[in-house]
Amino acid sequence: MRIGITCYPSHGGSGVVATELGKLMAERGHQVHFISYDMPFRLGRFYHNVHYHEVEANRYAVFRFPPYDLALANRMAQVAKIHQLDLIHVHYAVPHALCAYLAKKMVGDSLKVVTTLHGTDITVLGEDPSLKDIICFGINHSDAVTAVSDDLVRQTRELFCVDKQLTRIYNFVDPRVYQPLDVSDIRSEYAATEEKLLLHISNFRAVKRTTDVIRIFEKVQQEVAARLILVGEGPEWSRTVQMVKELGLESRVMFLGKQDEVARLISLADLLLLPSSKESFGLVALEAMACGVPTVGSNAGGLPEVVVHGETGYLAEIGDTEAMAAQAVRLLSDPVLYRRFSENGVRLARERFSAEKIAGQYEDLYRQVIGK
Ligand code: GMT
Repeated sequence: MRIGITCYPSHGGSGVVATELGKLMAERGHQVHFISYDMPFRLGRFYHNVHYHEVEANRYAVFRFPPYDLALANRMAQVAKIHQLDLIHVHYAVPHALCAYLAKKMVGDSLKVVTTLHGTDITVLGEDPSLKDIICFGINHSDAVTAVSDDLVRQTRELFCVDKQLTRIYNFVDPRVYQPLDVSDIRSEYAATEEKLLLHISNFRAVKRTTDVIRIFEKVQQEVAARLILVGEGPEWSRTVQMVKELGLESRVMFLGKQDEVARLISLADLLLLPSSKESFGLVALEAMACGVPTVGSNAGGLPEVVVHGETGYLAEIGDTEAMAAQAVRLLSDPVLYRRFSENGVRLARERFSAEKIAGQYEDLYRQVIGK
């Protein structure tokens, strides 16, 4: 098949899933064309069967806002015509599903549109009256729509007048990359042997509740010798740094900023903290599971579909940092329990969320949509 892919190319779960899926499709012999304003960050090097087409928005003086959406639709249509694309798979509804709809109108109905909903395009933007109707239009006019968890399917139905079938296809990890890695050569640079290492990775948006991460850690380190690593940057970063100072935790907390080699970083840790208020899936929790690192977090959105409470991690009500800290202490203080959770996570990641399995589900959907 000849497949176009559009996603947000910067750091973020939807961009990661889109890029990894494109690479898997290319490995399976399909021609893959990424169309975006930047090279997706997980692409970076040469892959057979993978092409990248850049979109540049015109910055002409009359435009208060450069018309990126139109430039993207135009580029999608160009690429679709020149490379005879069978379909464009867009990740994140806004504006990508609408741009693909426009491109289809320009090219003709033989170009099919698959839209994958990732979370905040529904749970945050879907509540915005300036976007709600057009998101609904984009969903209803896609040839197929997928969402990354049952919870997101449910929320999409609740928020929108959707008359389309919504197919749940879970996110995935590549076990060739995400597996328990031996990082003993660098662990001593982050924590002493007797100390536990806690980790949080996110884009520091308000929904990630990064200050709850600090609150949880503050309680945990009173019971268990521990350090905390925070990876990522975003709007809540300064407030989080400030809180670390106020609680006098500077010597125990490390902010590493944006990082790419996530599997090695996760393998350094004993526990992932993810106390989000919204989380359609929680890709980082799956990546952690695959590396044998349990998650303690909230039961928001689709997280309970990824982290099995009492088997691969512990989940509590959003904001209940007391419960999360107690769960973390319990897990970190009981080596037998910890080992069981860690092994369960590796097994479940391979059985339920393997890249091969999920890529097959997308491939089946593509074939269905284009009728091949
Ligand atoms: O978590 C974010 O804020 C980034 C966002 C994105 O669009 O990249 O992540 C969403 O999509 C990921 C991939 O499907 C999911 O794993 C995240 O749970 C989801 N984030 C939210 O729902 C807040």
